[in-house]
Amino acid sequence: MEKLIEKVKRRIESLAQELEHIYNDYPEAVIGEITVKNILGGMRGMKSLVCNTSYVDPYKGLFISDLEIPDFEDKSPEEIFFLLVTGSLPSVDELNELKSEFNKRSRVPQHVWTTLKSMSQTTHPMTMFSIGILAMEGESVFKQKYARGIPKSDYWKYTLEDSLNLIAKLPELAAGIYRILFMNGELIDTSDEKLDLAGNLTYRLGFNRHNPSFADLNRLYLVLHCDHEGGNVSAFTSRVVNSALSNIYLAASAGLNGLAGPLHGLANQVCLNFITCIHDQFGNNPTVDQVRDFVTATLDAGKVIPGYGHAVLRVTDPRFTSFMKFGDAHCSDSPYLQTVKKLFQVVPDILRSYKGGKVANPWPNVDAISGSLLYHYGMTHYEFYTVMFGISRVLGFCAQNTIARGLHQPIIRPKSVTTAWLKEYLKKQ
Ligand code: AMX
Repeated sequence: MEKLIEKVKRRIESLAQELEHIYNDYPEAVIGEITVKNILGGMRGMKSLVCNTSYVDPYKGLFISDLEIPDFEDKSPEEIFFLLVTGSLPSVDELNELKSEFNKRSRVPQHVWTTLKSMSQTTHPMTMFSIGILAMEGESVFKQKYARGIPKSDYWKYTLEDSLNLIAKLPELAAGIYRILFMNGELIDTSDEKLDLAGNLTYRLGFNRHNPSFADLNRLYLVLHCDHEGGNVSAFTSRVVNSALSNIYLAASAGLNGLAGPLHGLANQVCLNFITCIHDQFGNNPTVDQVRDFVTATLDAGKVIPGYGHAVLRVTDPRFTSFMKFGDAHCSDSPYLQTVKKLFQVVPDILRSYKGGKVANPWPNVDAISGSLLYHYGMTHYEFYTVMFGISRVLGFCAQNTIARGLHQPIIRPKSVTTAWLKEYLKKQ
């Protein structure tokens, strides 16, 4: 792993140097104002974090280093992790080294299965995923080293070590949860060392024999969901937790608990349910007018349209476009994909005029389409979709926190105020 470690070290040193200059040259520079609207509006748009793994442009979507989605959508999750944490794509040797490292570390300890199998069958797969990761927390190398005493300059190395151990186990852990809940608990226990993370996931889920392009979808899925800068609910949560030097298992589990909310990662499950409800009501080939009526009725009932809107994006999510390209190439006749297209035809116009134009972004996000593709390949238990999102998003948590620890970023602790303080303060303005 020397090559990866060396590259991360160099990146951290260079970022640290740049930040030191910024700090020394502009210690009092003002980045923005904090308004009442900001603090009552979920801190939306407040620039208050540094995140170097990725950046979301409101009009172009996700950037990793200077690469946009069309530049990296054909890469593997391993290449993407390398890119997130080092800032550059790996060479062939570096990639092979990383793949074999993940392979060596991929076995989930037996006690985790005992814990998960003892849980109620009604437990949501995201809860099991989060608990499965927490159950492995005892293995944290960071935790053990920290207890013995290590210099701050070594924190990132053990965060990276924990990250590699954790990421390697995610396909087996996630697939095991799928099989415990939906396949009578029969785990696929043999492994194939030639498989990459996405191949191993597909194999252990039990799908590969039916359709090899499902592994390609899973590869794309794990790439597109990997990171979305630092302020989204899940990444931010994992950053806050890790900033207290809680290890990466604790931080990843916490981040995933945020991802499990319907306004965030759970939206992919809700979207598939939404389409299923349309099909239940109108059949598998609803007309555009029927879809429009369903959307309007949903809004009239006070619900949001899942898969539409975004806190940062102001265009169709390029991840949506990338999945659509895959769908058109592999399953254009899927009734679910067809309904996704009909929703895309009607929802933006409806949302534009909804609530007096209050919806900041009427365009689809990644969750509007991802589940329909999984469904096409036979993964019909849509409660599992957010786990698929989560496997990928942990790559981002790990990369962000490794770098944050390398930069010795302090514990995150913004100040809150009371309403009384606010009233008093504003009276004096
Ligand atoms: N359907 C109905 N109303 C919507 C809407 C949608 N898809 N998107 C936004 N709105 C409403 C909001 O609920 C809000 O209404 P309120 O002020 O009466 O509460 C108003 O429009 C303004 O919100 P906004 O500034 O446009 O969005 P936001 O930054 O507050 O929230 C998001 C962003 C994603 C939570 C919101 O668009 C939403 O709820 N979308 C549906 C759920 C979804 O798809 N989530 C997944 C997002 C991507 C991800 O994290 N995986």
